[in-house]
Amino acid sequence: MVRTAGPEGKGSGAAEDQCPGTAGMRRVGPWDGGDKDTSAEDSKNRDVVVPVANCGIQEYNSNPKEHMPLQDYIAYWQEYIQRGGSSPRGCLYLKDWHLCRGSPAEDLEDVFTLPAYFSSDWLNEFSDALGVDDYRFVYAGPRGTWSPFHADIFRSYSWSVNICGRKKWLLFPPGQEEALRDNHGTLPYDVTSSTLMDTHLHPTHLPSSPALEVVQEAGEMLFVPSGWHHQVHNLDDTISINHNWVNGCNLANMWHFLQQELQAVQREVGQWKDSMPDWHHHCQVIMRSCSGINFEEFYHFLKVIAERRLLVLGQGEQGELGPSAGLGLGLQQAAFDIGRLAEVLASVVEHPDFQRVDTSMFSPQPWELLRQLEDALVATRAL
Ligand SMILES: O=C(O)CCC(=O)C(=O)O
Ligand SMILES: [Fe+2]
Repeated sequence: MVRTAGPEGKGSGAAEDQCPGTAGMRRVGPWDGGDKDTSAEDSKNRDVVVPVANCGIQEYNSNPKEHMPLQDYIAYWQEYIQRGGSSPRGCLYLKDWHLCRGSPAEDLEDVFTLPAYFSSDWLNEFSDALGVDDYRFVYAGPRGTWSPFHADIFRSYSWSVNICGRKKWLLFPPGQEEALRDNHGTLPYDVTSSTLMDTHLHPTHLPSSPALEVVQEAGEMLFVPSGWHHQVHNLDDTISINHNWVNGCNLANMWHFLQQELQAVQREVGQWKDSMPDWHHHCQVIMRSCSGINFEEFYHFLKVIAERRLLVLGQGEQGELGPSAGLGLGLQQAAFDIGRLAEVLASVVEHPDFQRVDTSMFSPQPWELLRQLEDALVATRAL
Protein backbone atom coordinates (compact mmCIF):
# COMPACT_ATOMS: atom_id res chain seq x y z
CA MET A 1 0.00 0.00 0.00
CA VAL A 2 1.24 3.44 -0.79
CA ARG A 3 0.33 6.02 1.79
CA THR A 4 0.94 9.66 1.41
CA ALA A 5 -0.57 12.90 2.56
CA GLY A 6 -3.76 13.84 0.76
CA PRO A 7 -4.38 17.02 -1.20
CA GLU A 8 -4.95 19.03 1.94
CA GLY A 9 -2.10 17.47 3.85
CA LYS A 10 -2.59 15.84 7.21
CA GLY A 11 -3.90 17.24 10.41
CA SER A 12 -6.19 20.23 10.11
CA GLY A 13 -7.12 20.03 13.77
CA ALA A 14 -10.64 19.78 15.08
CA ALA A 15 -12.12 19.94 11.60
CA GLU A 16 -11.06 16.34 11.15
CA ASP A 17 -13.28 15.11 13.94
CA GLN A 18 -16.51 16.44 12.65
CA CYS A 19 -17.48 16.44 9.01
CA PRO A 20 -20.82 18.02 8.21
CA GLY A 21 -20.38 21.74 8.11
CA THR A 22 -16.81 21.86 9.32
CA ALA A 23 -14.59 19.70 7.14
CA GLY A 24 -11.23 20.74 5.78
CA MET A 25 -12.33 20.27 2.17
CA ARG A 26 -11.11 23.66 1.09
CA ARG A 27 -12.10 24.27 -2.49
CA VAL A 28 -14.64 21.57 -3.17
CA GLY A 29 -17.46 23.43 -1.56
CA PRO A 30 -20.42 21.67 -0.02
CA TRP A 31 -19.14 21.36 3.53
CA ASP A 32 -16.71 24.20 3.35
CA GLY A 33 -16.97 26.17 6.55
CA GLY A 34 -14.21 28.46 7.80
CA ASP A 35 -14.26 32.22 7.96
CA LYS A 36 -14.95 33.23 4.42
CA ASP A 37 -18.49 33.92 3.26
CA THR A 38 -19.50 30.83 1.32
CA SER A 39 -23.27 31.22 1.68
CA ALA A 40 -24.02 31.78 -2.05
CA GLU A 41 -21.87 28.82 -3.06
CA ASP A 42 -23.28 26.70 -0.25
CA SER A 43 -26.86 27.23 -1.27
CA LYS A 44 -26.01 26.35 -4.91
CA ASN A 45 -24.26 23.17 -3.81
CA ARG A 46 -27.06 22.20 -1.49
CA ASP A 47 -29.45 22.00 -4.45
CA VAL A 48 -27.29 19.28 -5.96
CA VAL A 49 -28.87 15.82 -6.02
CA VAL A 50 -26.59 13.04 -4.77
CA PRO A 51 -26.69 9.21 -4.78
CA VAL A 52 -27.24 7.69 -1.35
CA ALA A 53 -27.00 4.00 -0.39
CA ASN A 54 -28.79 2.41 2.53
CA CYS A 55 -26.06 0.43 4.29
CA GLY A 56 -28.57 -1.45 6.41
CA ILE A 57 -30.28 -3.20 3.48
CA GLN A 58 -28.71 -5.92 1.37
CA GLU A 59 -29.76 -6.02 -2.27
CA TYR A 60 -27.85 -8.86 -3.91
CA ASN A 61 -24.24 -8.05 -2.93
CA SER A 62 -24.81 -4.33 -2.70
CA ASN A 63 -27.13 -1.75 -1.11
CA PRO A 64 -30.19 -0.09 -2.64
CA LYS A 65 -29.57 3.47 -3.75
CA GLU A 66 -31.78 6.51 -3.93
CA HIS A 67 -31.12 10.08 -4.98
CA MET A 68 -31.73 13.04 -2.68
CA PRO A 69 -30.81 16.72 -2.49
CA LEU A 70 -27.45 17.24 -0.81
CA GLN A 71 -29.07 19.52 1.75
CA ASP A 72 -31.43 16.72 2.81
CA TYR A 73 -28.49 14.38 3.20
CA ILE A 74 -26.61 16.91 5.33
CA ALA A 75 -29.73 17.42 7.49
CA TYR A 76 -30.04 13.63 7.84
CA TRP A 77 -26.39 13.38 8.84
CA GLN A 78 -26.61 16.15 11.44
CA GLU A 79 -29.68 14.52 12.94
CA TYR A 80 -27.95 11.13 12.91
CA ILE A 81 -25.10 12.62 14.98
CA GLN A 82 -27.52 14.35 17.37
CA ARG A 83 -29.33 11.05 17.95
CA GLY A 84 -26.02 9.45 18.92
CA GLY A 85 -25.53 7.52 15.67
CA SER A 86 -28.95 6.27 14.69
CA SER A 87 -31.89 7.29 12.57
CA PRO A 88 -35.32 5.85 11.73
CA ARG A 89 -34.24 6.26 8.11
CA GLY A 90 -31.40 3.77 8.60
CA CYS A 91 -27.72 4.14 7.92
CA LEU A 92 -27.36 6.24 4.77
CA TYR A 93 -24.10 6.64 2.84
CA LEU A 94 -23.54 9.28 0.18
CA LYS A 95 -21.43 7.38 -2.32
CA ASP A 96 -20.27 7.37 -5.93
CA TRP A 97 -21.08 11.05 -6.23
CA HIS A 98 -19.59 12.45 -9.45
CA LEU A 99 -18.70 15.77 -7.87
CA CYS A 100 -16.32 16.84 -10.67
CA ARG A 101 -18.78 16.04 -13.44
CA GLY A 102 -21.42 18.16 -11.76
CA SER A 103 -19.03 20.97 -10.93
CA PRO A 104 -19.19 24.20 -12.95
CA ALA A 105 -15.37 24.36 -12.75
CA GLU A 106 -13.71 24.35 -16.20
CA ASP A 107 -10.78 22.35 -15.02
CA LEU A 108 -10.43 19.46 -12.59
CA GLU A 109 -7.56 21.37 -11.02
CA ASP A 110 -10.10 23.99 -9.97
CA VAL A 111 -11.85 21.34 -7.90
CA PHE A 112 -8.83 19.58 -6.40
CA THR A 113 -5.24 18.83 -7.28
CA LEU A 114 -4.62 15.38 -8.72
CA PRO A 115 -1.55 13.71 -7.19
CA ALA A 116 1.17 13.25 -9.85
CA TYR A 117 1.41 9.48 -9.23
CA PHE A 118 -2.14 9.05 -10.43
CA SER A 119 -2.16 11.38 -13.40
CA SER A 120 -1.90 8.67 -16.07
CA ASP A 121 -5.58 7.86 -15.90
CA TRP A 122 -7.08 6.55 -19.13
CA LEU A 123 -10.59 5.84 -17.84
CA ASN A 124 -11.09 9.47 -16.94
CA GLU A 125 -9.22 10.73 -20.00
CA PHE A 126 -11.59 8.63 -22.13
CA SER A 127 -14.75 9.72 -20.33
CA ASP A 128 -13.67 13.37 -20.50
CA ALA A 129 -12.98 13.03 -24.25
CA LEU A 130 -16.47 11.61 -24.77
CA GLY A 131 -18.20 13.86 -22.24
CA VAL A 132 -19.70 10.85 -20.43
CA ASP A 133 -19.74 9.60 -16.82
CA ASP A 134 -16.35 9.82 -15.18
CA TYR A 135 -14.76 7.58 -12.56
CA ARG A 136 -14.10 10.30 -9.98
CA PHE A 137 -16.15 9.95 -6.84
CA VAL A 138 -16.85 11.51 -3.48
CA TYR A 139 -17.88 9.32 -0.54
CA ALA A 140 -19.30 10.91 2.60
CA GLY A 141 -21.02 9.30 5.53
CA PRO A 142 -21.29 9.00 9.27
CA ARG A 143 -19.35 6.55 11.37
CA GLY A 144 -20.73 3.07 10.71
CA THR A 145 -21.39 3.55 7.00
CA TRP A 146 -19.60 0.97 4.90
CA SER A 147 -19.08 -0.45 1.42
CA PRO A 148 -19.76 -4.17 0.94
CA PHE A 149 -17.14 -6.63 -0.35
CA HIS A 150 -16.25 -6.03 -4.01
CA ALA A 151 -13.49 -5.59 -6.58
CA ASP A 152 -13.42 -2.39 -8.59
CA ILE A 153 -14.87 -1.83 -12.01
CA PHE A 154 -12.93 -3.40 -14.90
CA ARG A 155 -10.29 -4.49 -12.37
CA SER A 156 -9.12 -0.88 -12.32
CA TYR A 157 -6.82 0.56 -9.69
CA SER A 158 -8.37 2.89 -7.19
CA TRP A 159 -7.05 5.53 -4.89
CA SER A 160 -8.81 7.08 -1.95
CA VAL A 161 -7.96 10.20 0.04
CA ASN A 162 -9.62 10.91 3.37
CA ILE A 163 -10.49 14.59 3.59
CA CYS A 164 -11.64 13.95 7.14
CA GLY A 165 -12.38 10.88 9.20
CA ARG A 166 -10.89 7.37 9.08
CA LYS A 167 -11.63 4.23 7.10
CA LYS A 168 -10.89 0.61 7.89
CA TRP A 169 -10.05 -1.34 4.75
CA LEU A 170 -10.21 -5.14 4.58
CA LEU A 171 -8.15 -6.11 1.53
CA PHE A 172 -7.68 -9.48 -0.19
CA PRO A 173 -4.96 -10.05 -2.82
CA PRO A 174 -6.26 -11.37 -6.18
CA GLY A 175 -7.38 -14.98 -5.97
CA GLN A 176 -7.84 -14.98 -2.20
CA GLU A 177 -11.52 -14.15 -2.63
CA GLU A 178 -12.04 -17.64 -4.10
CA ALA A 179 -11.83 -19.19 -0.63
CA LEU A 180 -14.64 -16.92 0.53
CA ARG A 181 -17.25 -18.21 -1.93
CA ASP A 182 -20.27 -19.99 -0.50
CA ASN A 183 -21.42 -23.44 -1.57
CA HIS A 184 -23.23 -21.86 -4.57
CA GLY A 185 -20.04 -20.12 -5.68
CA THR A 186 -21.29 -16.67 -4.61
CA LEU A 187 -18.92 -14.14 -3.08
CA PRO A 188 -19.88 -12.78 0.34
CA TYR A 189 -21.65 -9.48 0.90
CA ASP A 190 -19.95 -8.93 4.24
CA VAL A 191 -16.66 -10.66 5.02
CA THR A 192 -17.07 -9.90 8.73
CA SER A 193 -20.29 -11.91 8.90
CA SER A 194 -20.21 -14.89 11.26
CA THR A 195 -21.82 -17.02 8.51
CA LEU A 196 -18.35 -17.29 6.94
CA MET A 197 -17.42 -19.58 9.85
CA ASP A 198 -20.16 -22.03 8.83
CA THR A 199 -18.18 -24.71 7.00
CA HIS A 200 -21.31 -26.07 5.29
CA LEU A 201 -22.04 -22.66 3.77
CA HIS A 202 -18.41 -21.74 3.09
CA PRO A 203 -16.58 -25.04 2.63
CA THR A 204 -13.33 -23.48 1.33
CA HIS A 205 -13.07 -20.63 3.84
CA LEU A 206 -9.69 -20.54 5.55
CA PRO A 207 -9.76 -18.45 8.72
CA SER A 208 -5.95 -18.75 8.51
CA SER A 209 -5.80 -16.27 5.58
CA PRO A 210 -7.46 -13.21 7.05
CA ALA A 211 -7.84 -9.90 5.24
CA LEU A 212 -5.07 -7.37 5.15
CA GLU A 213 -6.44 -4.71 7.47
CA VAL A 214 -5.44 -1.10 6.94
CA VAL A 215 -6.70 1.96 8.80
CA GLN A 216 -6.58 5.02 6.58
CA GLU A 217 -6.31 8.15 8.70
CA ALA A 218 -7.56 11.63 7.84
CA GLY A 219 -5.34 13.18 5.16
CA GLU A 220 -3.94 9.80 4.08
CA MET A 221 -4.18 8.29 0.63
CA LEU A 222 -4.59 4.60 -0.04
CA PHE A 223 -3.85 2.83 -3.32
CA VAL A 224 -5.80 -0.34 -4.15
CA PRO A 225 -4.04 -2.50 -6.76
CA SER A 226 -5.95 -4.14 -9.63
CA GLY A 227 -8.17 -7.03 -8.73
CA TRP A 228 -7.89 -6.74 -4.94
CA HIS A 229 -11.28 -7.40 -3.38
CA HIS A 230 -12.06 -5.10 -0.48
CA GLN A 231 -14.62 -4.01 2.07
CA VAL A 232 -14.49 -0.56 3.63
CA HIS A 233 -15.85 0.74 6.95
CA ASN A 234 -15.99 4.39 8.01
CA LEU A 235 -14.66 4.48 11.57
CA ASP A 236 -15.59 8.15 11.98
CA ASP A 237 -17.73 10.64 10.12
CA THR A 238 -15.72 10.54 6.91
CA ILE A 239 -15.42 12.34 3.59
CA SER A 240 -13.17 10.93 0.90
CA ILE A 241 -12.34 11.35 -2.75
CA ASN A 242 -11.87 8.12 -4.71
CA HIS A 243 -10.89 7.56 -8.32
CA ASN A 244 -10.87 4.42 -10.40
CA TRP A 245 -8.17 4.40 -13.03
CA VAL A 246 -6.59 2.28 -15.72
CA ASN A 247 -3.36 2.95 -17.59
CA GLY A 248 -0.60 1.09 -19.41
CA CYS A 249 0.31 -0.74 -16.18
CA ASN A 250 -3.04 -2.47 -15.66
CA LEU A 251 -4.54 -2.41 -19.16
CA ALA A 252 -3.75 -6.11 -19.62
CA ASN A 253 -5.65 -6.84 -16.36
CA MET A 254 -8.67 -5.02 -17.74
CA TRP A 255 -8.51 -6.98 -20.99
CA HIS A 256 -8.13 -10.26 -19.09
CA PHE A 257 -11.15 -9.34 -16.95
CA LEU A 258 -13.27 -8.54 -20.02
CA GLN A 259 -12.47 -11.92 -21.54
CA GLN A 260 -13.53 -13.60 -18.29
CA GLU A 261 -16.74 -11.59 -18.22
CA LEU A 262 -17.61 -12.66 -21.76
CA GLN A 263 -16.87 -16.28 -20.93
CA ALA A 264 -19.17 -16.03 -17.90
CA VAL A 265 -21.98 -14.67 -20.09
CA GLN A 266 -21.38 -17.37 -22.69
CA ARG A 267 -21.59 -20.06 -20.01
CA GLU A 268 -24.84 -18.61 -18.66
CA VAL A 269 -26.60 -18.56 -22.04
CA GLY A 270 -24.73 -21.51 -23.54
CA GLN A 271 -27.86 -23.62 -23.92
CA TRP A 272 -29.18 -21.25 -26.64
CA LYS A 273 -25.98 -21.16 -28.65
CA ASP A 274 -27.16 -23.46 -31.42
CA SER A 275 -30.77 -22.30 -31.60
CA MET A 276 -30.34 -18.54 -31.41
CA PRO A 277 -29.24 -16.60 -34.46
CA ASP A 278 -26.73 -13.87 -33.53
CA TRP A 279 -25.92 -15.65 -30.26
CA HIS A 280 -22.44 -14.12 -30.18
CA HIS A 281 -23.86 -10.66 -30.73
CA HIS A 282 -26.36 -11.19 -27.90
CA CYS A 283 -23.53 -12.26 -25.60
CA GLN A 284 -21.83 -8.92 -26.31
CA VAL A 285 -25.08 -7.06 -25.57
CA ILE A 286 -25.54 -8.92 -22.27
CA MET A 287 -21.91 -8.35 -21.39
CA ARG A 288 -22.32 -4.64 -21.94
CA SER A 289 -25.31 -4.47 -19.67
CA CYS A 290 -23.68 -6.57 -16.90
CA SER A 291 -20.12 -5.25 -17.05
CA GLY A 292 -20.61 -1.75 -18.49
CA ILE A 293 -18.48 -2.40 -21.57
CA ASN A 294 -18.19 -4.92 -24.40
CA PHE A 295 -15.44 -5.77 -26.91
CA GLU A 296 -16.52 -3.09 -29.38
CA GLU A 297 -16.40 -0.39 -26.71
CA PHE A 298 -13.10 -1.66 -25.41
CA TYR A 299 -11.69 -1.21 -28.91
CA HIS A 300 -13.09 2.31 -28.95
CA PHE A 301 -11.42 3.02 -25.60
CA LEU A 302 -8.07 1.74 -26.92
CA LYS A 303 -8.50 3.76 -30.08
CA VAL A 304 -9.19 7.08 -28.33
CA ILE A 305 -6.24 6.64 -25.96
CA ALA A 306 -3.94 5.38 -28.74
CA GLU A 307 -4.71 8.20 -31.17
CA ARG A 308 -3.91 10.83 -28.55
CA ARG A 309 -0.52 9.22 -27.94
CA LEU A 310 0.19 8.83 -31.65
CA LEU A 311 -0.46 12.55 -31.97
CA VAL A 312 2.01 13.34 -29.19
CA LEU A 313 4.69 11.12 -30.75
CA GLY A 314 4.03 12.51 -34.25
CA GLN A 315 4.40 16.08 -33.02
CA GLY A 316 7.45 15.16 -30.98
CA GLU A 317 9.21 13.71 -34.03
CA GLN A 318 8.56 16.86 -35.98
CA GLY A 319 9.97 18.90 -33.11
CA GLU A 320 6.58 20.54 -32.63
CA LEU A 321 5.92 19.31 -29.16
CA GLY A 322 4.81 22.32 -27.21
CA PRO A 323 3.39 21.65 -23.78
CA SER A 324 2.97 17.94 -24.61
CA ALA A 325 0.34 18.63 -27.26
CA GLY A 326 -1.97 19.86 -24.53
CA LEU A 327 -2.35 16.33 -23.07
CA GLY A 328 0.16 16.69 -20.29
CA LEU A 329 2.06 13.78 -21.81
CA GLY A 330 5.81 13.57 -22.34
CA LEU A 331 7.33 11.63 -25.25
CA GLN A 332 8.58 8.82 -23.03
CA GLN A 333 5.19 8.41 -21.40
CA ALA A 334 3.48 8.38 -24.81
CA ALA A 335 5.94 5.76 -26.09
CA PHE A 336 5.44 3.60 -23.00
CA ASP A 337 1.67 3.83 -23.36
CA ILE A 338 1.83 2.93 -27.04
CA GLY A 339 3.89 -0.16 -26.22
CA ARG A 340 1.26 -1.36 -23.75
CA LEU A 341 -1.62 -0.47 -26.08
CA ALA A 342 0.04 -2.39 -28.94
CA GLU A 343 0.46 -5.51 -26.79
CA VAL A 344 -3.16 -5.54 -25.72
CA LEU A 345 -4.56 -4.58 -29.13
CA ALA A 346 -2.54 -7.43 -30.71
CA SER A 347 -4.33 -9.83 -28.38
CA VAL A 348 -7.73 -8.19 -29.01
CA VAL A 349 -7.54 -8.48 -32.80
CA GLU A 350 -6.58 -12.17 -32.49
CA HIS A 351 -9.46 -12.95 -30.16
CA PRO A 352 -12.11 -15.11 -31.92
CA ASP A 353 -14.95 -13.21 -30.26
CA PHE A 354 -13.55 -9.87 -31.35
CA GLN A 355 -13.24 -11.27 -34.88
CA ARG A 356 -16.99 -11.92 -34.76
CA VAL A 357 -17.74 -8.25 -33.96
CA ASP A 358 -18.83 -6.26 -36.99
CA THR A 359 -15.90 -3.86 -37.37
CA SER A 360 -16.73 -2.77 -40.91
CA MET A 361 -17.60 0.77 -39.77
CA PHE A 362 -14.59 1.13 -37.45
CA SER A 363 -12.14 3.79 -38.40
CA PRO A 364 -9.31 3.02 -38.37
CA GLN A 365 -9.72 -0.71 -38.77
CA PRO A 366 -8.27 -2.51 -35.75
CA TRP A 367 -5.42 -4.07 -37.76
CA GLU A 368 -4.61 -0.65 -39.16
CA LEU A 369 -4.47 0.92 -35.69
CA LEU A 370 -2.21 -1.90 -34.52
CA ARG A 371 0.11 -1.28 -37.48
CA GLN A 372 0.21 2.45 -36.66
CA LEU A 373 1.14 1.68 -33.05
CA GLU A 374 3.85 -0.77 -34.10
CA ASP A 375 5.28 1.69 -36.63
CA ALA A 376 5.31 4.41 -33.97
CA LEU A 377 7.20 2.07 -31.63
CA VAL A 378 9.81 1.30 -34.28
CA ALA A 379 10.22 5.02 -35.00
CA THR A 380 10.59 5.79 -31.28
CA ARG A 381 13.25 3.12 -30.83
CA ALA A 382 15.19 4.58 -33.77
CA LEU A 383 15.36 8.01 -32.10
O1 LIG B 1 -14.75 4.31 0.76
C1 LIG B 1 -15.60 3.46 0.49
O2 LIG B 1 -16.64 3.29 1.12
C2 LIG B 1 -15.36 2.54 -0.69
C3 LIG B 1 -14.18 2.90 -1.51
C4 LIG B 1 -13.84 1.90 -2.54
O3 LIG B 1 -14.38 0.84 -2.63
C5 LIG B 1 -12.77 2.22 -3.49
O4 LIG B 1 -12.21 3.34 -3.48
O5 LIG B 1 -12.45 1.37 -4.32
FE1 LIG C 1 -13.76 -0.24 -4.35
